[in-house]
Amino acid sequence: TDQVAIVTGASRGIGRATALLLALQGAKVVAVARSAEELEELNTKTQGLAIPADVADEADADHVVAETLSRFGRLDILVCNAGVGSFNLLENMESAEWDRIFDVNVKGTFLMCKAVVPHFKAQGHGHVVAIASDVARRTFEHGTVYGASKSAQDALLGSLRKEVRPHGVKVSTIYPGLVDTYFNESKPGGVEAEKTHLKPSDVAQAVRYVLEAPAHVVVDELMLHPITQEW
Ligand code: NJP
Repeated sequence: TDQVAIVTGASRGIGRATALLLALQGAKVVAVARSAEELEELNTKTQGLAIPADVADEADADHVVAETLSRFGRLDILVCNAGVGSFNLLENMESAEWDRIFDVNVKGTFLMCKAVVPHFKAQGHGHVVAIASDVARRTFEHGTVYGASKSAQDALLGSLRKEVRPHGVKVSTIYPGLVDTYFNESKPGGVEAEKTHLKPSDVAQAVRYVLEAPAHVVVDELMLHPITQEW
């Protein structure tokens, strides 16, 4: 396809795997994250556009969309994937950590959607694919702040889906369980991870699946887990 896709959080993990898969399928990929070097390295493979940006910054979010439109003249897909988390007992979570997590996971989703939605509505099509989390649908110890942010993100996306549907615009929310990435400063690629975690490419395949639905179909929600994960 000649579709144009913005992928946030593309410098590593799920976002990087998704950017690579979409590029392989012929999409023009606009890779977004704060780490410019990693994005440039990725862009040598995807041959799209790398835009270093902080999704929690309104000027940055607007710049990503304006730059995409000026370079490619079209925009079809937003993969809203950038996210952060850290885990501890509630009383040990700093309030600055609350701000950081909500800034990226909730405000970043809000700002990126706010930047693309007017364009999608005007053209009568467009697809927001968000990487949420299964923790939007469960609770766990040490997950108060991250879980709250992912539930807030999920609620935002559910309301947005209803707002844009009459305009032919799709919102698909993907809820992965454990994924072997750099998330929360972990080191992917361990020998055990193959059994206990999804691979970033597994989630990228879920993104591909929701994007490939026929025009008259929207996959609203898609949850996936490693078969070993009790949740
Ligand atoms: O994590 P990681 P994942 N502006 O750390 C970027 C969700 N999830 O792939 O800015 C722009 O390898 C960051 O880039 P950089 C999770 O909640 C995960 O696992 O350069 N970009 C990097 O590219 C998140 O929504 C698991 O530091 C920003 C990327 O985000 C999504 O999956 C389970 C940014 C993070 O890559 C991807 O996370 C689950 C900002 N302000 C949901 N801040 C899991 N791993 O187990 C960060 O249920 N990024």
